[in-house]
Amino acid sequence: PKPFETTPAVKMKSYACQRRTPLKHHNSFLTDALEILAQNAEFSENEGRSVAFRRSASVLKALPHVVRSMGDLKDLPCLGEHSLRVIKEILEDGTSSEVESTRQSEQFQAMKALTDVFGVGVRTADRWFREGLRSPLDLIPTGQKLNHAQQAGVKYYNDLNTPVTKKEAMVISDIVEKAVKAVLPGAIITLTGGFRRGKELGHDVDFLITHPEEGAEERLMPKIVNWLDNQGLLLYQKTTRNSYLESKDGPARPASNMDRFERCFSIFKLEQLESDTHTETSSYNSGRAAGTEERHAGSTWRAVRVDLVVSPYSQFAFATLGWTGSKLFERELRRWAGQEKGMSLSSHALYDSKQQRYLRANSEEEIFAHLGLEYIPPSERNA
Ligand code: 8DG
Ligand code: MN
Ligand code: MN
Repeated sequence: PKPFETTPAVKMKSYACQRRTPLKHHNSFLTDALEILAQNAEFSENEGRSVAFRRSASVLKALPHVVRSMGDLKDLPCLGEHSLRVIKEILEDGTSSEVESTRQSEQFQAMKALTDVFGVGVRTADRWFREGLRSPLDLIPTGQKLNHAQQAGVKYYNDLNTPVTKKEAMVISDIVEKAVKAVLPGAIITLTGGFRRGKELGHDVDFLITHPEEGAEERLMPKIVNWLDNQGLLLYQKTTRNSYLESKDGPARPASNMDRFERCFSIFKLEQLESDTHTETSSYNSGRAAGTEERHAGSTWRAVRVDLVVSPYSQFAFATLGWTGSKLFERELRRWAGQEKGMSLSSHALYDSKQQRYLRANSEEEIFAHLGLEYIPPSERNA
């Protein structure tokens, strides 16, 4: 026996898609702080800086223990000078002055409140901030021109900023299933996004829809939307056609990480679950968020964001992988494919530049295998 033998320290891999990142981890006191700085960088459209903070946070999420001293960070990848400085301050003083002043700043708070409106991105929020607006409530008296999405975003601000529970997601799942089965028997519906990764709460509910018979899924979305609308279940919807075949820039190279599937960004009118009405913890009428439309007491429904995506069967594995997230995990998968494998990954396909051909896959497992990665299940993709 060797008395001093210890288990060799697991070396943390540098890409998030090479690691297992569970939903619950041990370092929220650090990752929350780093993610404030990441979000602030996004507000000033500094993507490089934002990703750097998100990568640092993600490394800490994958650690199997609490970070207690700077020594615990020895040999960890992705921790830049700035992140290390912030972590050190929190370990020594309990808080980071930079993070706290960011959190308190008028600009950060206003940008957060304004981008929390559905349909409002950083550009618009920044313009409004410079015009003196600070919250969605300011939008009404100033008579800002709002597009349809933003009008719905303002109208349902309270509901849309009240997290969706898993129970609500399941009820919506049943509704979507019913709608899809009614208009296309044999279709397959998968819950994607955060709920597939095991989250208890989400900002929306994401679904991917396909049919084993290639082509049967074409122009399916308008039928689903019609069915839902006829049942009075939609408060808002914007359907976008599949533009994959018309695209000139090649399937695996979309202009951004936006894909080209037929899709629908919607807001469902969800009947209140019996157990959630008349409870103290219910957020309705709680006045928690700045709302713009008074909800009458005893209202029996709430607004919930739902994303629907339709994919051809041959692309279903790629679409499933691409819509399960997390966003950082997706970004890291694409970076791994490009930088380490000379491949190009999208939610439609995987292209191998060396072999100059597309690699087919019928499951997420096969895609990981093509990429030379160990399979990571959805519940460990919470990077
Ligand atoms: P949350 O809703 O609980 O906040 O978390 P989430 O489910 O992880 O976030 P999400 O914003 O709903 O995004 C779910 C996944 O969908 C995420 O991995 C990113 C992906 N996704 C979009 N838009 C697009 C897009 O246009 N193309 C592709 N390929 N993926 C997208 O959100
Ligand atoms: Mn989601
Ligand atoms: Mn979504």
